[in-house]
Amino acid sequence: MSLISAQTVAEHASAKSCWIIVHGKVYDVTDFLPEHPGGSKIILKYAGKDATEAYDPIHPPDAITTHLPKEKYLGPVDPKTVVREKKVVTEEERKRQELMAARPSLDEIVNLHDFEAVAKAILPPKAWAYYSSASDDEITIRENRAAYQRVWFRPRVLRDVSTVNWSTTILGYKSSLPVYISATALGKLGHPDGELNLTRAAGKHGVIQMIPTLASCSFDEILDAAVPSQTLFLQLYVNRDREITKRYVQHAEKRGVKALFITVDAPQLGRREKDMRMKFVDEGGVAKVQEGDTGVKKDEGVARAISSFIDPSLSWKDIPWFKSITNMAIVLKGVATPQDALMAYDYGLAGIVLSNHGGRQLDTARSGLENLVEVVEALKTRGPWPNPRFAVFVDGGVRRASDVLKAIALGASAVGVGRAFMYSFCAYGQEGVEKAFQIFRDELEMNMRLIGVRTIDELTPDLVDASALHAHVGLTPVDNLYNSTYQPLSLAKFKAK
Ligand code: PPY
Repeated sequence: MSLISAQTVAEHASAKSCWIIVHGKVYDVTDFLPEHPGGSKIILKYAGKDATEAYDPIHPPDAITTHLPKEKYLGPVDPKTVVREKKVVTEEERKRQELMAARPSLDEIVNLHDFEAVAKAILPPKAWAYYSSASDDEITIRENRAAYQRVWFRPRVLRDVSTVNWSTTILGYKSSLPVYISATALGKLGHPDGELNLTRAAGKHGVIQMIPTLASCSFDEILDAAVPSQTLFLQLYVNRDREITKRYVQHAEKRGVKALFITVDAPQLGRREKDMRMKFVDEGGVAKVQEGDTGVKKDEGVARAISSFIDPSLSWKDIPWFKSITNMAIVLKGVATPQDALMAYDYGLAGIVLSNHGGRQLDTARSGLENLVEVVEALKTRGPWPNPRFAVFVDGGVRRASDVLKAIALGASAVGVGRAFMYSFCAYGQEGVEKAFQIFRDELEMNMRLIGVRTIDELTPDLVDASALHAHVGLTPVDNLYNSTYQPLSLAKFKAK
C-alpha cells in the first residue's frame, strides 16, 4: 500500500468525507459516523487528523479493525508529512504534572484511601470525573462505606492466633486473598498500561481478576499478560446483538476464563453528574444531546457515550441461553433482593454479587452489605449456609480488611474491590496494585488476630453485631479519611465574564 500524506488526509475533514489517522493508519470512517456508539460529533472533532490520543483510552486496540470493513483501511500515513502539533500545556496540566512528580513514595502509602487521594490529584480531570462519579445525589456510594461502620465486631480472645491464614477459594479457585479485583472500565484513562497493571500484579500474587467488558486493553492483551496458572473471571455486558455476546463468551471460555459475571443492574446507565459535567466542559458548554434509536443519550460524559450497545431487554428468560453457550460458572452481578437471589439459585446459577455498581446506578439503592443479611436468611431455605453450590459476593465501598471480614462473617464467600485497586494503578502502576495487596494482607493479619480467627472458615456471624445495619438513621462515626478524599458534588457554574 502506498503512503498517504497527512495533507491528503486533511482534505477529508467533514461528514461528507471523513478520514482519520489511528496509530499511523488512515481510515475512511464516513459511513461509520452514524453508527459510532459515542456519536459522530466526537469523530468529526478529529476529522482529517490524528485521533490516536483520543482513541486509545476509550477503545481496545482492535476495536477499529473489528468494526470497520477491511476496505476502509486506506493505507499508512507518510510519517514525513505529519506535522506534530505543538501541545499547549495548560496551567492545570502543568500543575498536574508537578503533582505527579511530587507523589508520595509508595512507602508512605499506608491505606487504600491514600491511593484515592493521590489519584485524585494526579489524574486528568476527565478520568477522575468518570472514575469517581456515582449517580444522582451520590447517596448510595457513601452509604456503601457507612454500612460497614454500622457493623461492629464481637471479638473472641485466648484462641492462639500465632498463625493466621487468609487464603481461600472463590468459586472453587484458589485465591491468596478473600478479595477479588472487580471489573472497572476504561483503565487507560488513568494509566497507559490500563488493566494490564492489575493482571500482572494479580498473576504475581495469586489474586483473581474480573476482566471488564469495557476494558481499555483488548481481552486478548489481558489474557496474554496473565501467567499460565492465573485465574481470571469475565464481567459481561450483554450486547443487543446476541451473536457478538456469544462469540465473546465462547472465546473467553476457550482462553481459559473460569467464570462469567453478567451485569444485571445496568439496563440503562445511571446519570453520573460529575462525568456529565466534564463532557459539557469539553464541548464548550453546548452539549447537543444526540438521541439514537435506542433512546439513550449519547452526549453525556464518557460512560453514556459508549453504553448504547447494552441490551435493556435482558431478562430471566435469557438465562437458559447463557447456560447453553458456556460451561463457565455463571454469576449475576448486581442483585439486590432476596427474591432475585432465590431466583438465581433456582435457575441453577453459581452465585450472585450483591452490588449497586459502586453507587453508579440506582441512587439510594441499599448497600450490598445490608442486602447480604436478608439474602443469606432467604438462601437458608434452600439448605444450610454456606452452601457449596452457591456463592454470594458483596462489593461496594470496601477499603479495609475489617470490611472484608465483616462481609464474610455475615455469609459472603468473598468480596469484590473495584475502585480502590484502580486508583492504586492510576497512582503507581503495577507496584501500586501490589502495595494494595500488601495493605490488605497486613490489615487481615492484624484484624484476624484481634477478632480471634485463624482461617477464613472460622469467620461466623456471632463475631459481628449487625443489629444496627438496617437503621438508616442515627449517628454514624465520621469517616475522616473517606470524607477528605471524597469530592463533594458541585452545582452548575455561571459563565465567566
Ligand atoms: C461504569 O462506568 O459503571 C461501567 O460499568 C462501565 C461502563 C462504561 C461505559 C458504558 C457503560 C458501562
